[in-house]
Amino acid sequence: MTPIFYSYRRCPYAMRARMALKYAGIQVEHREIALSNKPQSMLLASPKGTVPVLCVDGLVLDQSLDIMRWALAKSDPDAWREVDGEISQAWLEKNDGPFKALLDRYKYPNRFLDISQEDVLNKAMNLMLEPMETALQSSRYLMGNKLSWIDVAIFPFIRQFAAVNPQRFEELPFPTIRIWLKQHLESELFNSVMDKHPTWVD
Ligand SMILES: N[C@@H](CCC(=O)N[C@@H](CS)C(=O)NCC(=O)O)C(=O)O
Repeated sequence: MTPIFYSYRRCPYAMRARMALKYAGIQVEHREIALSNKPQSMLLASPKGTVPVLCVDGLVLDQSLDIMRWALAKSDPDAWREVDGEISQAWLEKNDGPFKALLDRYKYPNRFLDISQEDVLNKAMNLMLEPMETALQSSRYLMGNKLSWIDVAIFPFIRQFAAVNPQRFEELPFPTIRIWLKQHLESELFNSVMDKHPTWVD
């Protein structure tokens, strides 16, 4: 049976999952949801109510990384997983943990009055953007000269961060991150998973 995939176009977690599914050549029934009105069928499968969710062969995968891993285990034509190890895991934990928390604060400064947007930017630079710039200055991608799952997993979050204030991002001292980001933004893979879908109704 065709796997059912609940998604939300602008969600960075759903983006990384969609890119992995597409890359692995996995056809899904795409169900675009409204976060404000989640379909009952999705909540029945995964009561925690976050996207992405993949329902396949009686299995419910409701963590974006599990969906990526599942897809790449099915097919990984360009060996994205070749570099799976402690270093890639450390990038991922930093991204999904403290960097995502800063991203939320940077994006919604009015919801977090304890810290100024400029301070958030400085923290994000120290934590993530400076180490990324250093890594990307010595190799084309985060884990070497070959694209890996970790670039794909992190890219949607850097995209969102840059999009909060594109002009400010242009002014930051991160030229190789900008090249890396542009390459992902212009990639066929990314653009192929950004189609608009009508909202799914059960
Ligand atoms: N750890 C989850 C996080 C997924 C997540 O937080 N998704 C957001 C959208 S970007 C969501 O569905 N939030 C629920 C809501 O806003 O109601 C994953 O990796 O899949």
